[in-house]
Amino acid sequence: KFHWFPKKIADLDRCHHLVTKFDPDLDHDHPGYTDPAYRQRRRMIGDIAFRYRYGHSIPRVEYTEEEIGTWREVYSTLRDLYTTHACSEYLEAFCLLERHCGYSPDNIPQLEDVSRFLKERTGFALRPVAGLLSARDFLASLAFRVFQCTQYIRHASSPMHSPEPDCVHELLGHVPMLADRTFAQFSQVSAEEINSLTDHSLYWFTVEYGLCKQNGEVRAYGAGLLSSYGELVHSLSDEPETREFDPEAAAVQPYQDQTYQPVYFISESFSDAKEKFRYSGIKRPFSVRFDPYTSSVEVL
Ligand code: H2B
Ligand code: FE
Repeated sequence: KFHWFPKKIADLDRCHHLVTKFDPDLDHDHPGYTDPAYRQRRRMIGDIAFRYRYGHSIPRVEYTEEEIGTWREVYSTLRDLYTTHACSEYLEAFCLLERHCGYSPDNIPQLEDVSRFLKERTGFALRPVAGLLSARDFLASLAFRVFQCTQYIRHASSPMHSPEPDCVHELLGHVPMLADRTFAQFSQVSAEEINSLTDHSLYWFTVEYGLCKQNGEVRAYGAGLLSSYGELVHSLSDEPETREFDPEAAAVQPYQDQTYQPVYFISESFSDAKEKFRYSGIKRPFSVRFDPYTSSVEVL
């Protein structure tokens, strides 16, 4: 009845099942579908992830001028918005990443450097992944404080949008939040609790598309928002419906992976969201708890 799941951190070497829905080799709507050079580059960078094993350091990629140009365009546009749209935890971490981790408009940060930085701050580590990972494997990794991170960048023709995760989404959306202690703990706890994929929309409406209250204002903390200029502006405008975060409601709320979300949930704080998550009435077949001494999980 239960699927296999990883018990120790090295088991994550087996958690690399990709979803091909938005793959540039198969998805006709992908902006890179008709560009063989892009697809070849993707395969080359993807090979790094396929060869990677737990304990290795992550090989560096020398990005091309065109790739850096794409990065520069998104980076500068989003950075101007963060001051008014991103939560304070994000802004603080972003500042540190610019100071210590090679975050700048002219440089795509290297995963190995980012992984070391996170390890020191919150115990999170990165490992490379070749594309959109199955929700199951993605969440299982978070329970071990491992974030599976793509290393390629979106197609140059479409800097402001990517149908699938790319390094812009991971490095600008997820990484700064994972550098915050309370949020890092929230991510791990939510992953420990989510194992029946029926409630993985919970993850979607928090880690990917969450909003939170700060000094009487609403700000974004979800990675899908912080890495997308259009949806970041939209989510904080008067257009969408917003509700107070409630795990039971979020778990059954249908979500959108092709266009903007119909609804956003606003949390009071990350620790409040974490407590609500853990003690919600949602029934789970089991949950797991991470043991930091052995980097393994036990089933509760
Ligand atoms: N894979 C990758 N590479 N990056 C993500 O941010 C990501 C993923 N998010 N797989 C996951 C799915 C998430 O959106 C949920 C669990 O579906
Ligand atoms: Fe994501």
